[in-house]
Parts: sequence; structure tokens; C-alpha cells
Amino acid sequence: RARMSLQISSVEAVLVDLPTIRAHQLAMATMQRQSLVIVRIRSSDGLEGIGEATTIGGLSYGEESPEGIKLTIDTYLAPALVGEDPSNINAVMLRLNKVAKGNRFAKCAIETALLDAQGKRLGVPISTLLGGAVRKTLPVLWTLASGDTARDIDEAEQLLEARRHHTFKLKIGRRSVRDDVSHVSKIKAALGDRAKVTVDVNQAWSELDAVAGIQALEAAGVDLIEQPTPRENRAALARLADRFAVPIMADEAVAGPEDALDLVRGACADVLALKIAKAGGIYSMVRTAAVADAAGIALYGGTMLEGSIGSIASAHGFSALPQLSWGTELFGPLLLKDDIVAERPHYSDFDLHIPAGPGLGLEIDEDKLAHYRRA
Ligand code: MUC
Ligand code: MG
Repeated sequence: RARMSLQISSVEAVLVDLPTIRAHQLAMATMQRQSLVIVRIRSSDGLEGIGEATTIGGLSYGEESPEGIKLTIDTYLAPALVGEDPSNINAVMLRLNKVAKGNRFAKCAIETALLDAQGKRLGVPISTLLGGAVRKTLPVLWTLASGDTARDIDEAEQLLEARRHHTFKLKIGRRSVRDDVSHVSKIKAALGDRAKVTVDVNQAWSELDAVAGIQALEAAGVDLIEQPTPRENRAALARLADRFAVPIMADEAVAGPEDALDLVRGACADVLALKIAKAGGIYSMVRTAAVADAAGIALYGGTMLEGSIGSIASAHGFSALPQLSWGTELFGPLLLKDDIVAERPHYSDFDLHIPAGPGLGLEIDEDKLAHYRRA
């Protein structure tokens, strides 16, 4: 009897809202909770793969919202997936790119679910499907974003003491340049050489603000400036990268390999922030990294503040990169009060420890999912 061919049988997208451990203030939004889109893809061999699409502050950060991602998957991507071979991930992703332009976050969640299932099918972690992990753990920074300088210093001291993080990223760009510089300088002065301090302006400054701000932050001993000016203005980023010694990192300005090529050609940045969601999946993130490598540009493993599934998917991807000089910010699960996976990711000695099990190495806690899913 002919063996039934392997097929995708169903695709489900579930909205989940998880509370954060404290308010998280960014230039464009203050988060009290995080909304995840959890994707479950089942196939005819009985296997299920899971993925996650998550953004920050509704539509205030990126062009896809949690609700929009679910609609895109339910209405357009799922029908194109059912009946396809889940083990041919390249072919499935090509098909999705024909069915839908853009929508990288939604596509990323689907690719993650396919990779998770394929890893389970073959009994290997996702990093093995990518050619193998060159690092088993990843350095992880923490973002101080309570909105209060004294509280941020306290938080940093506790995390240093617990040996959980030794690099801190401050979210600025919400207040005046003067106030932001004073906030950052106080924190850097309190921590001294015991910690690295970086800032993320999330595009909030004009070029003139940036010149004044970066000059002062450089003098205060800040180690890295992330996306100071609007993403469209690559020339401004290039002038800042040329003018200052402190490294300038592109985040919102780089999604996939085409952006990386443009930024490299324009000498726009010293470091690129990679994120699997921005790139539209792990494979595309790896291709983005290759462009930076070819140009000798440093790399950083970024986050969209995903929960455990998206963060561990990112971790498998980052673990396979030849170069990752600036470490990662995969602290998303630690910002959430609770989780929907059975065993939460493990952080110790300043590192995230990547699960060793097949696929992502994670399992959904069905009771938690039922509790936190949107009705
Ligand atoms: C961003 O723009 O990098 C990463 C850490 C954090 O607190 O927010 C994100 C988004
Ligand atoms: Mg950023």
C-alpha cells in the first residue's frame, strides 16, 4: 500500500495576553502586558509545531498588529498551507511569499512552527537544522525601562548581584534630550565599570537632537547607541556613524538582507540588530547576518519582546551564526509574570541556556494557554 504523503492538516493562530512584571516604557508606548500570537501547525504524521509572532505596543512599533497577524494567518496563510508538505520549509515559505506580500511577523511564526515540527520529526534541535550551534548559551542584556532613575539603578544592582545581566539597555527618546542624558548619566555613574550601558532611542530624535545627545552620552561612557533617528533617514544614520566613535546600531532600519545590503553600501551603521520577526523568519535572519558578515559589520541578537517560544526560536537562530559580537537581548520571557510553556527558559551566569530537546525544545502548558488566551 502506498504511504500517505506527509501533509499539513491544520493551522491555528491564538491570541494570548500575558502580564509584565512591571510597566515597560519605550519611546512610543508603555507596556503593561504583552500580546503574543501563538501558531500551532499540525500535520498528517500526528506531529505539531509551535511558533510565535509578537510585536510591541500594538501598531506603534511595527506595521503588523497581533490582531492583524491572526487575521492574516486565518484568512490568507492557513488556506495556502493546508495540504502542503511541512518538511519542505523552503518550498512552503516560497509559496507564502507568493500568497502574501510583506507580513513578515506572521510568516516568521509559521516558519518557526514548521522548523519545530521538522526538528521533532528528525529528533534534533532547530539549531541542528541550521547546520549546528556554535554556542550553547547566549549572553543576554536587560532593559531598564521602569521610567524612574532610582528604581532602574536598584533593578540593575539586583540583577548584577544575581549574576543575571551585566549589560543594561536604557530606553530613551520619550523625554527631552537633556532629561534623557541626565537619566542615562546617573545610571552609568552608579554602575561604573561593573556594567555596560547602551541606549535605544527607537527613532525618536532628529539629526540635530542626535548630535547633541550622542555627544553627551559618549562622554558619559555609554557603549552603544541604537537607532537614534527615523529608520527612513539612512543618510542621517551614516553621518552619525561617521562622526562618533561610539558604535551606532541600526534596528528599525534593518529588516531583511536587502536592508542590510543598503545599510552596508551607505556605511550607515557599525552594528546591525537582527530579529527573526523583522526578517520574516530564522532563515531570512541568517541571510541578513551573512550580508553583514561579508561587509565586516558587527551583529546583535535582537528581540521584539517575544515570550518563550519566539525567544527560544531566536536563540536557536543566533546560536548558529558565525559571529555575534554584541551578544543578545533575549530577555522577553523574564519580563513576563507568567508563561504558556511547561518549562520556562533557563537564565544563569549572565546567559540564556538554549534547550537541547528536539525542535524548539519547548512544550505548551495547555492549562496556562487556556487561561491567558483571548476569548
Ligand atoms: C527594540 O527596539 O529594540 C528590545 C528591548 C526592549 O526593551 O524593547 C525592544 C525593542
Ligand atoms: Mg531597538
